[in-house]
Amino acid sequence: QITAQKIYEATWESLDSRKDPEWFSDAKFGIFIHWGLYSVPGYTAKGNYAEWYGNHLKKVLNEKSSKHDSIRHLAAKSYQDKVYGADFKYSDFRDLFTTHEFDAKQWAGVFKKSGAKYVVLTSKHHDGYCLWPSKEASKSFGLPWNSVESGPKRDLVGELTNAVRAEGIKMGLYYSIWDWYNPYWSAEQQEALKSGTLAVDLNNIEAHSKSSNKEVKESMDGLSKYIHEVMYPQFKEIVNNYQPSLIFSDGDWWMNDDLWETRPLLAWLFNNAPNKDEVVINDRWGQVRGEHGGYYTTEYGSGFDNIDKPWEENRGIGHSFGYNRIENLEDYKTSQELVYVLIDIVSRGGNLLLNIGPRADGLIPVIMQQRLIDIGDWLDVNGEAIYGTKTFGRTCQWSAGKKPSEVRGGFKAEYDVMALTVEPKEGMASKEVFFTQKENDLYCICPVYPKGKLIIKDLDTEIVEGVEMLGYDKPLEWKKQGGNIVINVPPLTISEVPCNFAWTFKIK
Ligand code: FUL
Repeated sequence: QITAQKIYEATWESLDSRKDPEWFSDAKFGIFIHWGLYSVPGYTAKGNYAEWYGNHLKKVLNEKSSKHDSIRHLAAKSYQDKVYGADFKYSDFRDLFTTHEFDAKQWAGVFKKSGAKYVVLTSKHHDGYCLWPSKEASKSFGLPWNSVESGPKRDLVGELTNAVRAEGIKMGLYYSIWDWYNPYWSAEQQEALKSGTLAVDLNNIEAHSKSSNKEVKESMDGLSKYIHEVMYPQFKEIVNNYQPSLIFSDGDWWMNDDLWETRPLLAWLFNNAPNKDEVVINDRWGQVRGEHGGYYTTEYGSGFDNIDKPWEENRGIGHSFGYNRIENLEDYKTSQELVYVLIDIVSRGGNLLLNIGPRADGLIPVIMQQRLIDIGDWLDVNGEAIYGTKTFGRTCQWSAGKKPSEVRGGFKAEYDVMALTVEPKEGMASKEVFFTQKENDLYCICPVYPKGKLIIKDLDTEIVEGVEMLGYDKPLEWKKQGGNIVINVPPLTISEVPCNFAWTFKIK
């Protein structure tokens, strides 16, 4: 019997009707990797994104720019002059992007130990430089503009994809539809379009290329050439050659999806990708985020609450995605904080895509490796309360290490903090529990070790059959008291607890 395959059309109505592949919501934790020419200087003024280095330089070099004097632009320029000399161009970084220590197996081994279920690598960031042998990149730039024909002389996307899959982890690719320096659609044309789009009717795209405004017309023609001769072929090439399980599109926010022509590309993806049933996409295609496409994203944010859609918060360990060499220990979140970020997000039904910024020589900074391994050690014990779970609806008011801007669901538990173990961080209340659920089990994750009694309130206690602490094999004493479950928590010392950072009580 032949069942009709759904054919998707290039409308949001049709594209949004696709069911989000389930593997993504079950995965909960992924590793984001920003790696490219910007990893060579690996520098930006603190608090900014180092992968924007080329753009910051460009702003200062381009006198027409109105925003050329912001601190981050000037910082990049003076760093460039000091370290590489005023004549050294961004494109010269290709020779210094050696990646000679890159060992895909070692990376994948660290990811495996971190407990991450997916990895997302920048196949191309906004600078247009490709980590796979894209012919279109080199052709449009008129010079080798990929990692096989220049720099490393290696197919970095291919190497990492194979190594990650060999560990049983899903491989995803970040792809920026924005391409800062692409000569087919020059920086000047982009600028003209940026300032010209408001003056033209976005519902009548055809008219743009016939516009009497010469600049607008040229920009539209440049854009169209870029989209059809670079972006579309590149996108299709990575999909066909590497079959990424996830595509993280980006760079879209300043133009709408009509101009980016992303809907036809997504229809192609959903109808034609070799792994079309598996491939997951995000929400960055030129429309308002959190409205269309696949899962919704936040960035250095706190995600969503109780939405009927998969979502993902992405952020770095420090303040940047690309490696920023001037960040110090105090700029990095501790492993404890990162575990709390993960728990908080998962308890609200989301995923965490945690970024690392490898160096240009191909090494992942050891401190970043340690953060990942620490998270993995925690997940080894508590993974059952994370992977494949759903939100329990009750959420905790503390979020991602920030002061709560609003009281979320409010926790429904009580306990005292055991002084012997971890002290709560400043800004974090001492009596909070994060909840997740799976099938008939409820997981209560305590970010501080409960001393004496842990009381989980307002449950349907009739159906409760047992209580255990993950990673602890002795039975716990517990009882039902009205609608509450009262657990006698064993007074374990710091050397006896099953893990660091947070402890999970499973109510069966
Ligand atoms: C942003 C980009 O501009 C950043 O450089 C980074 O890639 C982040 C994940 O998305 O919008």
